Amino acid sequence: MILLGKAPVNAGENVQIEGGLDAKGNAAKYIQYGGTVANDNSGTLKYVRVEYGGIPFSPDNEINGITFGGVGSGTTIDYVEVFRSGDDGFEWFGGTVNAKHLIAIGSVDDDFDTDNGFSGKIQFGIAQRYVTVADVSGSNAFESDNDKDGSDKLPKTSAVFSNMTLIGPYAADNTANVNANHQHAAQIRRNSSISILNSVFAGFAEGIYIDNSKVTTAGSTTANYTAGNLVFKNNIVYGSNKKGNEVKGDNATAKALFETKLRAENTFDATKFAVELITDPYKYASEFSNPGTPNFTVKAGSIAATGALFTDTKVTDAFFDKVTYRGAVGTEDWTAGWSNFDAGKMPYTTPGAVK
Ligand SMILES: [Ca+2]
Ligand SMILES: [Ca+2]
Ligand SMILES: [Ca+2]
Ligand SMILES: [Ca+2]
Repeated sequence: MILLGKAPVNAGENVQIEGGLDAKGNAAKYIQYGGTVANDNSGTLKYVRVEYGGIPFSPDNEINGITFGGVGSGTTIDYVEVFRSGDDGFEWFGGTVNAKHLIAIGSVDDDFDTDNGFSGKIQFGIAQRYVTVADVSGSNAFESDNDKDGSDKLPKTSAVFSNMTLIGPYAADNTANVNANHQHAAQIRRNSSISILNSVFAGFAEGIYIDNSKVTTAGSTTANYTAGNLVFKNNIVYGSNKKGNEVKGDNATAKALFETKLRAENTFDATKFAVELITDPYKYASEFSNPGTPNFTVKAGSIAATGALFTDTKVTDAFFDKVTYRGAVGTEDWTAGWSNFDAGKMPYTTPGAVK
Protein backbone atom coordinates (compact mmCIF):
# COMPACT_ATOMS: atom_id res chain seq x y z
CA MET A 1 0.00 0.00 0.00
CA ILE A 2 1.42 3.35 -1.03
CA LEU A 3 -0.04 6.64 0.20
CA LEU A 4 1.25 9.83 -1.41
CA GLY A 5 0.48 13.36 -0.26
CA LYS A 6 1.55 16.98 -0.54
CA ALA A 7 3.19 17.61 2.84
CA PRO A 8 6.84 18.79 3.01
CA VAL A 9 9.65 16.38 2.14
CA ASN A 10 13.33 17.30 2.29
CA ALA A 11 13.97 15.87 -1.17
CA GLY A 12 11.84 18.68 -2.64
CA GLU A 13 8.41 18.81 -4.25
CA ASN A 14 6.91 16.36 -6.72
CA VAL A 15 9.38 13.63 -5.88
CA GLN A 16 8.97 10.23 -7.51
CA ILE A 17 8.19 7.47 -5.02
CA GLU A 18 10.36 4.39 -5.14
CA GLY A 19 9.03 0.96 -6.00
CA GLY A 20 9.02 0.88 -9.79
CA LEU A 21 5.47 2.19 -10.18
CA ASP A 22 3.80 2.83 -13.52
CA ALA A 23 3.16 6.57 -14.06
CA LYS A 24 0.39 5.74 -16.55
CA GLY A 25 1.38 8.87 -18.50
CA ASN A 26 0.60 11.13 -15.53
CA ALA A 27 3.45 11.12 -13.01
CA ALA A 28 2.00 13.96 -10.95
CA LYS A 29 -1.19 12.02 -10.41
CA TYR A 30 0.14 8.53 -9.84
CA ILE A 31 3.72 8.42 -8.57
CA GLN A 32 4.80 11.81 -7.18
CA TYR A 33 4.65 13.17 -3.66
CA GLY A 34 5.81 16.11 -1.56
CA GLY A 35 4.70 19.74 -1.49
CA THR A 36 3.94 22.60 0.88
CA VAL A 37 0.65 21.49 2.49
CA ALA A 38 1.63 20.35 6.01
CA ASN A 39 -1.98 19.55 6.96
CA ASP A 40 -2.70 17.70 3.71
CA ASN A 41 -5.33 14.97 4.01
CA SER A 42 -4.82 11.60 2.35
CA GLY A 43 -7.95 10.17 3.94
CA THR A 44 -8.49 7.64 6.71
CA LEU A 45 -6.90 4.25 7.25
CA LYS A 46 -8.48 2.60 10.27
CA TYR A 47 -8.80 -1.06 11.27
CA VAL A 48 -6.83 -2.19 8.24
CA ARG A 49 -4.52 -5.16 7.76
CA VAL A 50 -1.95 -5.35 4.97
CA GLU A 51 -0.89 -8.98 4.68
CA TYR A 52 2.06 -10.27 2.63
CA GLY A 53 2.55 -6.89 0.88
CA GLY A 54 5.92 -5.29 0.19
CA ILE A 55 8.81 -6.34 -2.02
CA PRO A 56 12.26 -5.08 -2.98
CA PHE A 57 11.25 -4.32 -6.56
CA SER A 58 14.93 -3.70 -7.39
CA PRO A 59 17.95 -2.65 -5.24
CA ASP A 60 17.15 0.54 -3.25
CA ASN A 61 13.80 0.65 -5.00
CA GLU A 62 11.41 -0.99 -2.61
CA ILE A 63 7.74 -1.31 -1.85
CA ASN A 64 7.03 -1.51 1.88
CA GLY A 65 4.04 -2.99 3.68
CA ILE A 66 2.82 0.59 3.83
CA THR A 67 4.77 3.46 2.26
CA PHE A 68 3.90 7.01 3.29
CA GLY A 69 5.27 9.65 0.90
CA GLY A 70 4.67 13.25 1.99
CA VAL A 71 1.47 12.27 3.80
CA GLY A 72 0.07 15.20 5.77
CA SER A 73 -1.27 15.69 9.27
CA GLY A 74 -4.88 15.90 8.09
CA THR A 75 -4.74 12.14 7.46
CA THR A 76 -6.07 9.63 10.01
CA ILE A 77 -4.03 6.47 10.62
CA ASP A 78 -5.17 4.28 13.54
CA TYR A 79 -5.27 0.52 14.16
CA VAL A 80 -3.23 -0.64 11.19
CA GLU A 81 -1.35 -3.93 10.94
CA VAL A 82 1.31 -4.98 8.45
CA PHE A 83 1.78 -8.73 8.49
CA ARG A 84 4.89 -10.32 6.96
CA SER A 85 5.88 -7.51 4.63
CA GLY A 86 8.50 -8.51 2.06
CA ASP A 87 10.40 -5.29 2.83
CA ASP A 88 9.92 -2.79 5.67
CA GLY A 89 6.73 -2.84 7.71
CA PHE A 90 6.14 0.92 7.64
CA GLU A 91 8.33 3.46 5.87
CA TRP A 92 7.76 7.20 5.83
CA PHE A 93 9.41 9.49 3.27
CA GLY A 94 8.91 12.97 4.68
CA GLY A 95 5.45 14.14 5.63
CA THR A 96 3.73 15.14 8.85
CA VAL A 97 1.15 12.39 9.40
CA ASN A 98 0.53 11.11 12.94
CA ALA A 99 -0.53 7.57 13.81
CA LYS A 100 -1.52 5.35 16.71
CA HIS A 101 -1.87 1.61 17.14
CA LEU A 102 0.48 0.23 14.48
CA ILE A 103 1.59 -3.40 14.28
CA ALA A 104 4.42 -4.87 12.18
CA ILE A 105 4.69 -8.66 12.38
CA GLY A 106 7.46 -10.68 10.73
CA SER A 107 8.77 -7.96 8.43
CA VAL A 108 11.64 -9.04 6.19
CA ASP A 109 13.49 -5.73 6.44
CA ASP A 110 13.00 -2.94 9.01
CA ASP A 111 9.84 -2.41 11.04
CA PHE A 112 9.62 1.38 11.38
CA ASP A 113 11.76 3.23 8.83
CA THR A 114 11.84 7.04 8.63
CA ASP A 115 13.48 9.16 5.93
CA ASN A 116 13.50 12.48 4.10
CA GLY A 117 12.16 14.71 6.85
CA PHE A 118 9.29 12.74 8.33
CA SER A 119 8.10 14.73 11.34
CA GLY A 120 4.94 12.94 12.52
CA LYS A 121 4.08 11.63 15.98
CA ILE A 122 3.50 7.92 16.58
CA GLN A 123 2.21 6.32 19.79
CA PHE A 124 1.47 2.66 20.52
CA GLY A 125 3.33 0.56 17.98
CA ILE A 126 4.34 -3.09 18.06
CA ALA A 127 6.99 -4.89 16.05
CA GLN A 128 7.57 -8.60 16.42
CA ARG A 129 10.44 -10.04 14.40
CA TYR A 130 10.45 -13.61 13.17
CA VAL A 131 13.53 -15.58 14.17
CA THR A 132 14.37 -16.95 10.71
CA VAL A 133 13.23 -13.94 8.64
CA ALA A 134 15.56 -11.02 7.86
CA ASP A 135 16.92 -9.06 4.92
CA VAL A 136 20.37 -8.96 3.33
CA SER A 137 20.36 -5.18 3.87
CA GLY A 138 20.27 -5.80 7.64
CA SER A 139 16.95 -5.72 9.51
CA ASN A 140 16.38 -3.17 12.27
CA ALA A 141 13.31 -2.44 14.36
CA PHE A 142 13.97 1.26 13.78
CA GLU A 143 16.01 2.59 10.90
CA SER A 144 16.21 6.32 10.30
CA ASP A 145 17.95 8.70 7.89
CA ASN A 146 17.67 12.42 7.34
CA ASP A 147 18.26 11.41 3.75
CA LYS A 148 20.43 8.92 1.91
CA ASP A 149 23.40 11.30 1.92
CA GLY A 150 23.16 12.31 5.58
CA SER A 151 22.68 15.91 4.46
CA ASP A 152 21.42 18.89 6.48
CA LYS A 153 18.41 19.34 4.22
CA LEU A 154 15.21 20.61 5.85
CA PRO A 155 12.81 19.60 7.17
CA LYS A 156 14.95 17.23 9.22
CA THR A 157 13.69 13.74 9.97
CA SER A 158 12.33 14.47 13.44
CA ALA A 159 9.47 12.03 14.05
CA VAL A 160 8.64 11.23 17.68
CA PHE A 161 7.74 7.72 18.77
CA SER A 162 6.41 6.90 22.25
CA ASN A 163 5.15 3.64 23.72
CA MET A 164 6.56 1.25 21.19
CA THR A 165 7.16 -2.47 21.87
CA LEU A 166 9.89 -4.02 19.74
CA ILE A 167 10.39 -7.77 20.08
CA GLY A 168 13.59 -9.01 18.46
CA PRO A 169 14.48 -12.53 17.35
CA TYR A 170 16.22 -13.56 20.56
CA ALA A 171 14.03 -14.98 23.31
CA ALA A 172 16.98 -15.96 25.48
CA ASP A 173 20.73 -16.45 25.28
CA ASN A 174 20.48 -18.97 22.48
CA THR A 175 21.31 -18.23 18.86
CA ALA A 176 19.72 -21.30 17.25
CA ASN A 177 18.11 -20.59 13.88
CA VAL A 178 18.37 -16.80 14.25
CA ASN A 179 18.86 -15.29 10.80
CA ALA A 180 22.28 -13.58 10.73
CA ASN A 181 20.81 -10.55 8.97
CA HIS A 182 18.97 -9.42 12.09
CA GLN A 183 20.69 -6.28 13.31
CA HIS A 184 19.83 -3.38 15.59
CA ALA A 185 17.03 -2.46 17.89
CA ALA A 186 17.56 0.99 16.42
CA GLN A 187 19.98 2.31 13.84
CA ILE A 188 19.67 6.10 13.84
CA ARG A 189 21.92 7.29 11.06
CA ARG A 190 22.66 9.81 8.32
CA ASN A 191 21.94 12.91 10.40
CA SER A 192 18.49 11.82 11.56
CA SER A 193 16.85 13.47 14.56
CA ILE A 194 14.09 11.00 15.36
CA SER A 195 13.13 10.52 18.99
CA ILE A 196 11.99 7.40 20.81
CA LEU A 197 10.66 7.49 24.37
CA ASN A 198 8.80 5.23 26.81
CA SER A 199 9.44 2.12 24.74
CA VAL A 200 10.52 -1.49 25.19
CA PHE A 201 13.20 -3.16 23.05
CA ALA A 202 14.11 -6.79 23.72
CA GLY A 203 16.12 -9.51 22.03
CA PHE A 204 18.06 -7.84 19.23
CA ALA A 205 21.47 -8.86 17.91
CA GLU A 206 22.72 -5.33 18.47
CA GLY A 207 21.30 -2.49 20.51
CA ILE A 208 21.09 1.27 19.93
CA TYR A 209 23.38 2.54 17.19
CA ILE A 210 23.86 6.27 16.83
CA ASP A 211 25.56 6.14 13.46
CA ASN A 212 27.82 8.84 12.00
CA SER A 213 29.15 6.66 9.21
CA LYS A 214 27.45 8.61 6.43
CA VAL A 215 27.01 12.25 7.32
CA THR A 216 28.05 15.45 5.57
CA THR A 217 28.76 17.35 8.79
CA ALA A 218 31.24 15.53 11.03
CA GLY A 219 29.50 13.64 13.83
CA SER A 220 26.11 15.07 13.01
CA THR A 221 23.90 12.17 14.16
CA THR A 222 25.72 12.16 17.49
CA ALA A 223 25.53 15.95 17.62
CA ASN A 224 21.76 15.73 17.12
CA TYR A 225 21.66 13.53 20.21
CA THR A 226 23.96 15.57 22.43
CA ALA A 227 22.10 18.76 21.46
CA GLY A 228 18.76 17.22 22.45
CA ASN A 229 17.21 17.23 18.98
CA LEU A 230 17.37 13.44 18.85
CA VAL A 231 15.92 12.20 22.16
CA PHE A 232 16.21 8.57 23.25
CA LYS A 233 14.92 8.47 26.78
CA ASN A 234 13.10 6.38 29.32
CA ASN A 235 13.30 3.23 27.24
CA ILE A 236 14.04 -0.34 28.33
CA VAL A 237 16.61 -2.23 26.22
CA TYR A 238 16.88 -5.89 27.17
CA GLY A 239 18.84 -8.78 25.70
CA SER A 240 20.45 -6.87 22.84
CA ASN A 241 24.15 -7.42 23.35
CA LYS A 242 24.89 -10.47 21.20
CA LYS A 243 27.80 -8.65 19.54
CA GLY A 244 28.91 -6.78 22.66
CA ASN A 245 27.37 -3.53 21.46
CA GLU A 246 24.07 -2.83 23.15
CA VAL A 247 25.31 0.75 22.88
CA LYS A 248 27.04 1.22 19.53
CA GLY A 249 29.04 4.01 17.93
CA ASP A 250 31.21 4.04 14.84
CA ASN A 251 34.31 3.77 17.02
CA ALA A 252 35.34 4.26 20.64
CA THR A 253 35.72 8.03 20.23
CA ALA A 254 32.27 8.46 18.73
CA LYS A 255 30.66 6.18 21.29
CA ALA A 256 32.26 8.06 24.19
CA LEU A 257 30.37 11.18 23.12
CA PHE A 258 26.98 9.69 23.94
CA GLU A 259 27.26 6.44 25.90
CA THR A 260 27.12 7.91 29.41
CA LYS A 261 24.00 9.94 28.68
CA LEU A 262 22.31 7.09 26.79
CA ARG A 263 22.86 4.66 29.66
CA ALA A 264 21.77 7.20 32.26
CA GLU A 265 18.52 8.03 30.50
CA ASN A 266 17.48 4.43 29.68
CA THR A 267 17.54 0.97 31.27
CA PHE A 268 19.87 -1.56 29.68
CA ASP A 269 20.10 -5.20 30.81
CA ALA A 270 21.72 -7.68 28.44
CA THR A 271 20.72 -10.67 30.58
CA LYS A 272 16.94 -10.16 30.43
CA PHE A 273 14.47 -10.67 27.59
CA ALA A 274 10.91 -9.76 26.61
CA VAL A 275 9.34 -12.46 28.77
CA GLU A 276 10.23 -10.32 31.80
CA LEU A 277 8.02 -7.49 30.56
CA ILE A 278 5.40 -8.83 28.14
CA THR A 279 2.69 -11.43 28.78
CA ASP A 280 3.32 -13.79 25.83
CA PRO A 281 5.68 -12.25 23.26
CA TYR A 282 6.95 -15.34 21.40
CA LYS A 283 3.97 -16.83 19.54
CA TYR A 284 4.13 -16.88 15.75
CA ALA A 285 2.15 -17.80 12.63
CA SER A 286 1.46 -21.51 12.20
CA GLU A 287 4.07 -22.07 9.48
CA PHE A 288 6.79 -21.26 12.08
CA SER A 289 8.00 -22.77 15.33
CA ASN A 290 6.03 -21.93 18.47
CA PRO A 291 2.73 -21.17 16.72
CA GLY A 292 -0.05 -19.28 18.43
CA THR A 293 -1.42 -15.84 19.16
CA PRO A 294 1.01 -13.49 20.93
CA ASN A 295 -0.15 -11.31 23.80
CA PHE A 296 1.72 -8.02 24.05
CA THR A 297 0.04 -6.72 27.21
CA VAL A 298 2.44 -5.61 29.89
CA LYS A 299 3.29 -7.98 32.72
CA ALA A 300 1.90 -6.77 36.02
CA GLY A 301 4.69 -5.79 38.38
CA SER A 302 7.32 -5.58 35.63
CA ILE A 303 9.36 -2.41 35.22
CA ALA A 304 7.41 -1.69 32.01
CA ALA A 305 4.09 -1.55 33.89
CA THR A 306 4.99 1.90 35.19
CA GLY A 307 7.52 4.62 34.56
CA ALA A 308 6.31 6.33 31.38
CA LEU A 309 7.18 10.02 31.45
CA PHE A 310 5.72 12.79 29.32
CA THR A 311 7.81 15.64 30.68
CA ASP A 312 10.23 15.91 27.77
CA THR A 313 9.04 18.55 25.31
CA LYS A 314 9.05 15.93 22.56
CA VAL A 315 6.01 14.25 24.14
CA THR A 316 4.09 17.01 25.93
CA ASP A 317 1.82 17.52 22.90
CA ALA A 318 -1.85 16.60 23.45
CA PHE A 319 -1.52 13.94 20.74
CA PHE A 320 0.26 11.69 23.22
CA ASP A 321 -1.96 9.83 25.68
CA LYS A 322 -0.29 10.24 29.07
CA VAL A 323 -0.31 6.57 30.03
CA THR A 324 1.70 5.15 32.92
CA TYR A 325 3.14 2.07 31.21
CA ARG A 326 6.10 1.80 28.87
CA GLY A 327 5.78 -0.12 25.64
CA ALA A 328 2.76 -0.30 23.37
CA VAL A 329 0.14 -2.12 25.40
CA GLY A 330 -1.01 -1.73 28.99
CA THR A 331 -3.41 -4.18 30.55
CA GLU A 332 -6.10 -3.60 27.89
CA ASP A 333 -5.24 -5.44 24.67
CA TRP A 334 -5.96 -3.01 21.82
CA THR A 335 -4.83 -5.61 19.25
CA ALA A 336 -7.86 -7.79 20.04
CA GLY A 337 -10.75 -8.09 17.60
CA TRP A 338 -9.16 -6.70 14.43
CA SER A 339 -5.53 -7.81 14.13
CA ASN A 340 -4.46 -11.23 12.90
CA PHE A 341 -1.29 -13.16 13.61
CA ASP A 342 -1.84 -16.14 11.28
CA ALA A 343 -2.96 -14.63 7.99
CA GLY A 344 -1.82 -17.63 5.94
CA LYS A 345 -4.63 -19.62 7.51
CA MET A 346 -7.37 -17.14 6.66
CA PRO A 347 -9.97 -18.57 4.25
CA TYR A 348 -10.00 -15.57 1.93
CA THR A 349 -10.58 -17.82 -1.08
CA THR A 350 -13.98 -18.80 0.27
CA PRO A 351 -16.41 -15.95 -0.38
CA GLY A 352 -18.15 -14.87 2.80
CA ALA A 353 -15.89 -16.89 5.11
CA VAL A 354 -14.05 -13.81 6.41
CA LYS A 355 -16.31 -11.17 7.88
CA1 LIG B 1 12.11 0.21 2.48
CA1 LIG C 1 14.53 -0.03 5.16
CA1 LIG D 1 14.83 3.95 4.83
CA1 LIG E 1 17.30 -2.47 6.39
